[in-house]
Amino acid sequence: MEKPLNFTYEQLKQMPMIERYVTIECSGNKRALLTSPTPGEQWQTGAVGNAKWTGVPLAYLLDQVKVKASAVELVFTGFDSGLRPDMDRPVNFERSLPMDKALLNECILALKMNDEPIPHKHGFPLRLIVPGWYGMAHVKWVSQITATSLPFKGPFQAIDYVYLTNEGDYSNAGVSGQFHGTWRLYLAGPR
Ligand SMILES: Nc1nc2c(c(=O)[nH]1)N[C@H]1C(S)=C(S)[C@@H](COP(=O)(O)O)O[C@H]1N2
Ligand SMILES: [Mo]
Repeated sequence: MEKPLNFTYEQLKQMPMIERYVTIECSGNKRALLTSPTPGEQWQTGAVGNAKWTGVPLAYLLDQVKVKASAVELVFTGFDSGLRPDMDRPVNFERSLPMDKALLNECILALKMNDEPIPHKHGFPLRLIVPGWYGMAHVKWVSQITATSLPFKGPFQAIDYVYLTNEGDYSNAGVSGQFHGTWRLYLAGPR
C-alpha cells in the first residue's frame, strides 16, 4: 500500500454500504456422500447457506489506501489461528484474491448478516464476502488486508482447497476458489 491505514469498526460503520444476497457453500459440502471416502470434515448436505450481507464495497476501501501498481494479490487475515500437523507454529487463517478489478468490485467487507451485526461464528465483526466463490474465500473475523507483489502461498491457499492434477504434487496447485461446474440454485422447500 502506498499509505497503510487503520480503520476502526466505528469508522467502517460510517462508510458507504451495499447489500447482496450471497450463497456460501463449503467446497467440502456433501463429502460424506462421495463414493470413495475423502479425508476432511464429513459434511452431509448442510454445509451451504444463503444470507443477506451488508457492508463496505472492497473497491471503496481500496480507493482510500491507493494500492501500488506492483500488487498482484490481496491477502485477507482472520483473527483465528491454530496449529496444523504440517506447520511448526500456529498460523492464522489467511486467503488471497487476485488483483482483478472486476472480481474485487464484487467483494464486500461485511458488517451485517441478515440486517444484524454478524453472529460471532459467522465472522463478527467483519467478514469478506466474495460472491460466486466457495466458502473458504469468505474470510471471517478479518483483522488485516495486505497487498502483495508475489502470489500468496499460505497453507489455506496453496495446500488446502486446491485442485491437483497429479496426486501429491502441489507445485501447480491452482488457487482459484470460484464455483465450478454448473450453478446450483438453493431454494427453501415448501412450508
Ligand atoms: N477466519 C476464518 N475464515 C473462514 C474459515 C476459517 O476457518 N477461519 N473457514 C472458511 C470455510 S472453509 C468456510 S466453508 C466458511 C464457512 O462459513 P460459515 O461458518 O459462516 O458457514 O468460512 C470460511 N472462512
Ligand atoms: Mo469450507
